[in-house]
Amino acid sequence: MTKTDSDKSREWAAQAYALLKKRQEEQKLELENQEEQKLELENQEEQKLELENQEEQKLELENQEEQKLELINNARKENIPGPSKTIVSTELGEFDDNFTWSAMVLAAQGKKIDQISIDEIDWLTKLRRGLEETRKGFVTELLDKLGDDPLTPESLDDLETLLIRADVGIDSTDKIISSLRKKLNEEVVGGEAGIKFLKKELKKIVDIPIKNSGIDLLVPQKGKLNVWLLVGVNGVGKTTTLGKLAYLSSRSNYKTLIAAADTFRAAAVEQLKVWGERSNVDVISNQSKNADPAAVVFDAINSAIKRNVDLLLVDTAGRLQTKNNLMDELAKIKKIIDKKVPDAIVESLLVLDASQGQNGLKQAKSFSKSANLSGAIITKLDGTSRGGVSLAVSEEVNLPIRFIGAGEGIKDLRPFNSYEFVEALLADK
Ligand SMILES: Nc1nc2c(ncn2[C@@H]2O[C@H](COP(=O)(O)OP(=O)(O)OP(=O)(O)O)[C@@H](O)[C@H]2O)c(=O)[nH]1
Ligand SMILES: [Mg+2]
Repeated sequence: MTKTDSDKSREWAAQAYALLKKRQEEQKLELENQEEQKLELENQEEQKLELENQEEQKLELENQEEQKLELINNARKENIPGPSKTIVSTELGEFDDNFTWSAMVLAAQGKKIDQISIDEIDWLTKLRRGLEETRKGFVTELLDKLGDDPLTPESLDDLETLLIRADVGIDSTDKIISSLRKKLNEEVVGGEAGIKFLKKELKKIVDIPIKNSGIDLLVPQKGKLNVWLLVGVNGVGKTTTLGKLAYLSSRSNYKTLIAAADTFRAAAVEQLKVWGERSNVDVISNQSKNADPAAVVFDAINSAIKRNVDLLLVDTAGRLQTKNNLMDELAKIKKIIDKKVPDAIVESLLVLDASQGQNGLKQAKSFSKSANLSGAIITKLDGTSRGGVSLAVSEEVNLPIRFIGAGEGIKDLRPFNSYEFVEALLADK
């Protein structure tokens, strides 16, 4: 990047920051106004009570009653929410390097200054920070090695080692190195151009399964019942991910319902109920001991049909109480869905913990053999040095990555965006 480019970027980001700051202040003012209106309503209520005690002011009281009703109706029409519910918004942080980087990633995707939100900035900042360990593992070292010198066959050998160390996987690494080698044979490739080319190659790898699936962005189809099963071994983050998905879905105005089909862990239902409450989504469960997961799904489908639900999220167990195979149990759940709602859109999403690296990849391979998976969700990308495993999942298991999680908070999950992921993975120091 030339100096002028970087100056322009900073200027653009500064403008975006000023706009977001202004918007945040306006929202705060609006909230204060709403609070005042509420107080006024409460005052009116008090006045009304006082008036009730004064017989002689009866007529006046009736008038006030009418006025009050009118005010309440107006407030309802304008849908003035209580302040406690509205303050879930994310606070704008400092205007720092993270902000500038995040704003630039959004701008590069064609977003206009007035189209970016604090949530998006916040997410990208988290993603970049989360991938820092993975990045340190290879990019930083690579950049240090490369400097501004052109790439050499030796630097490709270094890159190969670094990619494998970051759990990118043998197949993906081979692919990347051979295309770089080919490029090197044709022309001189400088350090910066090398990184640019590397980004393109990495993006290609994660994009292939997404393109093959024919669906760029996984969202519930309107007018149908969508059933998303979250599967995976224990502790990878299925329940947490489901909670975050429930929030995303209900916030995007899809009628959402949760099925607590992990009947193994006693606390699983409670854990889900907490997440359900946070996003105002009901949880269908069966509290009896050793309840059959398929029976819970059966009940949940009945409720979903009755309530005209768009998205039913199904939490499944990572371990079973019986010797039954996890895959058999999942097959039973699927059978119930197919029988009861044959036209439902079913997604079987494998949840993978990025910090498990190659182990996660092994799980993905064995699940994909027997569980008929349609996508993957990578969790715990915050603070792991093994974020590269996302590439191996795409390349070696051919699963489209649908969402990624980088934290334990309700907003710490986003639809997967290959551009943002690769930029965060290879961001400069
Ligand atoms: N740092 C971090 N922690 C996460 C993330 N997702 C989940 N966790 C944590 O991982 C732990 C396990 O998460 P759960 O959602 O209970 O995992 P699970 O797959 O449902 O586990 P089982 O039901 O026992 O199979 C919890 O402590 C979560 O808070 C993430 O993206 N980042
Ligand atoms: Mg769970």
